[in-house]
Amino acid sequence: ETKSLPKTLDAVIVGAGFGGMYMLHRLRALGLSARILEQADGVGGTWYWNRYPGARCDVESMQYSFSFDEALQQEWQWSERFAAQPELLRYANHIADRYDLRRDIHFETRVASARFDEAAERWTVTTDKGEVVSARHCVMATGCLSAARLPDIKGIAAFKGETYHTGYWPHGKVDFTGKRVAVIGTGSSAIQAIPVIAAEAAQVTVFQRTPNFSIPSRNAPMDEAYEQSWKSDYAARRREARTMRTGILYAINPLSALEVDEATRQAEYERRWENGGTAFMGAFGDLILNKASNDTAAEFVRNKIRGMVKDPATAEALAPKDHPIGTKRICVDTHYYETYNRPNVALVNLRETPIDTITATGIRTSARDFEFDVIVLATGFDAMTGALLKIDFEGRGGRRLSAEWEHGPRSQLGLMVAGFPNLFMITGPGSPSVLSNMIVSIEQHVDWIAGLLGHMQARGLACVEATEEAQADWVRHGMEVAEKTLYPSAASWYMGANIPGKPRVFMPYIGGVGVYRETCDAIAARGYEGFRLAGPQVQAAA
Ligand code: NA7
Repeated sequence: ETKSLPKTLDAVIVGAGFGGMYMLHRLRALGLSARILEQADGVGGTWYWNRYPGARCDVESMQYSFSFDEALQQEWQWSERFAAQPELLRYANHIADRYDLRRDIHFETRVASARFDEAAERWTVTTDKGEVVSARHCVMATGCLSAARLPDIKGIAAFKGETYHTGYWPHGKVDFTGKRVAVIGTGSSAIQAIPVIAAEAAQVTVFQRTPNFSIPSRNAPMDEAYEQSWKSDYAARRREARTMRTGILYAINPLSALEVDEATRQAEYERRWENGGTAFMGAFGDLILNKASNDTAAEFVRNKIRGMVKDPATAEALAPKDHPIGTKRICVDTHYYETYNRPNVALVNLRETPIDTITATGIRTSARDFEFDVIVLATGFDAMTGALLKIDFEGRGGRRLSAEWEHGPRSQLGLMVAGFPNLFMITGPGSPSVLSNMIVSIEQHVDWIAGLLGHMQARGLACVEATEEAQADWVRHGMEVAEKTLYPSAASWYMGANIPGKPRVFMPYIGGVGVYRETCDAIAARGYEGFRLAGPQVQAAA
């Protein structure tokens, strides 16, 4: 990578995942000069890093894709109902090529700091290589689950075998043949990886602290008739998906789980279980609102686990009991629970026998020593704020983003932060982001930001900033909506609970993708209410 970074730009975009790439495409259409700075050596973001075996999207392919270009969505063909990581990475590369984005992407370039120069009303962005660029606007497309988290387990550096984190997986294939493998963690990543690793390795030992609920994906090769049904009606279906709570088009039963009889309730769960995927949570309208309703769904899944896993003690350990179903991100799997029936797979319940230390040769729990060739850390991410706070942001009057967010992220709409003019976040905390189909949310944010920048361009405005009042209202509203749900009752990464010392605040906006879009559009229609727009002071003074 020898391309040199221009000294001045209209916009710097950080991250070459789906968000950053679409942002670049839209900024070009406005005639703005923009570059993407990307720390990896390729595009794809999440799908670049998460190459662990079994990595797969839990939103159906026909919906987890861009809708902004009719020709693109008609021409691209997905091979499976739920796309696996290699295919998603191919799609990301296709986007980069199709829209000729690479010439404006600087790979292997990490942004270290960004400081707002109040006199110039511009951001000074500094990279890890010491390059400096002055940009009118900064768009953070840094992802919600991109700051991988290594667990604070004693002795982790002492292990002499191979160690991998799922979110930082090496590019070549990792060969598990004949190896003794430990997997630490049982979140979505582990649940996808374990069955694939178990099919190859000599033995797999899973170290579980907290079990999660998982629904079978029923993944299959793409059905041609199904694909055609989407493609012949794509525009209308996409429009409808954008109005849904999650930005995913599936039938949500409006009834309460408690207003139907037991047989009807079980039949509805059974039907959704057979159909597979996260649409299970649409079985009844109040599953995330009412604990008694939720209990019926949770018990249904626990009973499925008890039915699938032969060893009763293992089944019971795998059955989640400490959080309502769906309040931690629900997992979607391919033969996860059945994998525990294999003779080469064992579960260690860390609630009974916690890890004492990692040793040179393996893992020591309070009960015994285990020897391993490989340790897979499926221990998650510093979600939503992690990647943003790795960058040292200095806004107006020396305000530091890390200090502003000391008690949890505060933003206007998850798009901007008061005190940080011309700094935008794509799927930032305070927006539906991780509670939604990320591509739907990405397109909405990018379109909204492009709309605002176009508005400013037409009026010769140089500076936009969220007002403190609007931000305070949005933060309050976000908390109020969250408190009406069961979500805050779970010690989830949505709540920052997986990172010691991280403030316990429900970070994404749970009001729903459709409602959120209407709110953003109404704000724009009212001349960007809650944002202060100003002309270029620099030119005015000159
Ligand atoms: P998650 O969902 O955060 O899962 C991380 C797992 O790692 C979870 O089971 C944790 O248990 C476990 N963990 C973390 N630290 C430790 C230590 N120190 N000891 C034992 N176990 C530990 O991350 P994923 O990557 O699976 O999924 C993230 C999202 O990516 C997912 O929701 C999808 O949206 C895609 P804990 O629950 O903390 O007891």
